[in-house]
Amino acid sequence: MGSSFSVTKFSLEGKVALITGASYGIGFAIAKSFADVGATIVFNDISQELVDKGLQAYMEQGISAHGYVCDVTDEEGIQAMVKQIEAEVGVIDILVNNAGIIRRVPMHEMSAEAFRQVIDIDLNAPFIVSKAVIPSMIKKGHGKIINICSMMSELGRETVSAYAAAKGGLKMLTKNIASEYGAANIQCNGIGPGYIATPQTAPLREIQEDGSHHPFDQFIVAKTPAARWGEVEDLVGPAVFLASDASDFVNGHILYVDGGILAYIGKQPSN
Ligand code: NAP
Ligand code: GCO
Repeated sequence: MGSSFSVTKFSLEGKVALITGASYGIGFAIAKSFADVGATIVFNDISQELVDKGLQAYMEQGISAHGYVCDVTDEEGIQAMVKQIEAEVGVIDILVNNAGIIRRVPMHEMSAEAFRQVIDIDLNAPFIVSKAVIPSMIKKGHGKIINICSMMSELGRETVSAYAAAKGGLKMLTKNIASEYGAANIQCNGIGPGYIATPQTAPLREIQEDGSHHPFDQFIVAKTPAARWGEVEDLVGPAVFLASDASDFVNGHILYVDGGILAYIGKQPSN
């Protein structure tokens, strides 16, 4: 008979978690849930103003987080930030590559510079930050890396070519980190959120001048078996699972938290 399962497997007590771009949105919600189960929270954002806003928001939740100003695309800055975190807070046990942008432009109208910027933040940066934390995880004998992927890791749609290319690449980067560092007891997995109500998707949910819902809002609700947009709270249980000892044999997996979108052809017309 194996040992009995304990809920402490989901605890993050004593763990240091770095969540990138976590002043608000999905990153903030994940960080708060990690703190709720004992983790020490470290986050970065692109400006002191945003870091201060984030620190205030964490404080209001009773969390004394550690905030650092750093652009995730700046490899030297990230290397220095990780060394500073290790000196001031401790070795990073859990990394969530959350920071990301989207640019919704028809591909034939998108500049190469705009395309590169999305790839830089959404794909190159997870490489840069993962590369910075892996050596200490190897020395420590364990680590968790969680990449925030997307429906666009699996599906395309109009106007999001750069984002889909980045998130598709992030899925494969996740699988490759899992492959290359599994023997060092580092698990790298992805979370693929569905359509979540955050500032990033606010333009897709704007109420129209006639008071009706945005056509895309109606489209997504019809494409989601749960018949609703996701909330950031829908993501935190899966995130705690992938950050905890409970997932030590889960590696290279993209956990889609999408209300069933990827399983569903879409609401059939009512006859
Ligand atoms: P969000 O509300 O736009 O927040 C993104 C965060 O990343 C912001 O704090 C942003 O800071 C930060 N950031 C952007 N560029 C950065 C950089 N170069 N360096 C450091 N921080 C940077 O987005 P969200 O909806 O919470 O999404 C978070 C992640 O989930 C993203 O990777 C996104 O692609 C992914 N995702 C979102 C959804 C959704 O439906 N919302 C679904 C699937 C996946 P600034 O405010 O300074 O830009
Ligand atoms: C879009 C949305 C999506 C979501 C998310 C879906 O314009 O299609 O922004 O890309 O952000 O990535 O999983």
